[in-house]
Amino acid sequence: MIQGFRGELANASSVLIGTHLNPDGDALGSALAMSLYLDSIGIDNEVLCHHPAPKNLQFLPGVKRIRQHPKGEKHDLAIMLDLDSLDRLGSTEPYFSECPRLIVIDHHVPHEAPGNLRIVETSAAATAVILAQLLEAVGAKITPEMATCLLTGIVTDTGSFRFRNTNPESLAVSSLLLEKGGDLTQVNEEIFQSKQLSAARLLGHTLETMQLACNDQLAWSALSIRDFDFAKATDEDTEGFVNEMLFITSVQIAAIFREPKPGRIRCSLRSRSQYDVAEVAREFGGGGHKNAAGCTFDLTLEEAEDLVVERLKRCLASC
Ligand SMILES: [Mn+2]
Repeated sequence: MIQGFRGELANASSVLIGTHLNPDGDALGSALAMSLYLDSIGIDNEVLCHHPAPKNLQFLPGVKRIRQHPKGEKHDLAIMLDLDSLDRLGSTEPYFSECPRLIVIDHHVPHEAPGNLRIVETSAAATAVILAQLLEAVGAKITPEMATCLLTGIVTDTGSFRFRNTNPESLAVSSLLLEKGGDLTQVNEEIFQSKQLSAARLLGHTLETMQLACNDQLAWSALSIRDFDFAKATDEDTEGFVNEMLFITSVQIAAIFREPKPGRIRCSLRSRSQYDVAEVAREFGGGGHKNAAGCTFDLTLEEAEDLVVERLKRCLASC
């Protein structure tokens, strides 16, 4: 695998780096670390992503190099990180499909399994863990900037070392990245302690108007277009709101319904371990993981709320 990686790079003169839409800290941190590494060994490269970096990831070293379209030149190698299906590349997908060679570095359970070289470890806590180990193995000089990018990936995907995937491996790699000069304090402050005032106000409204059912085991809240306008907030600001509801002792399942634009309702679902909200999301055309899923509706806010809450009550009753 390491030989394969070296071989692909040795034959590459220009590399296209990509990651998934709605990028998180692991997606962008891994993509930027790869880009900084290729810079350091003199390989021309560029980073593409369907969406620009969200506000709380603007601190990432090299973030300005993320583009939505390539500058125009042809690439002979593509590397995609933190995703396993080409359609999750969104609008950047054609640029990757036309590359003659593709490397996939990822930790999700494979579905499509594309790529000429696949460095996939489903037991890894983050793509950044796999990439850090790979860079060490090829003898890369991990700079403080690269270390901060990779730490961001691990901090994001482990929920700042709180989730179950926090294991000896993710901690050992994080320790190495701290030794290389990664700034864990900055990563934590930027990701978890840099809420916009608009987001704080909207969170207050979300919790204030939260509804409860089934002996307070089910919690949900709905944000209309008026709520967004009043708080001067965007949908990006609602990141993490649904978790705030799930973290209440009695709550087993939490849902948030948002109408950031008229006529399109986005619903996010979270649950404690034994409840499967992915199954519920799939019934409404969405998807996700067992304890974190979502779906969208072309209905009114009230209609979507009624449909999903009714279904979640049955989910609670059946366990
Ligand atoms: Mn990831």
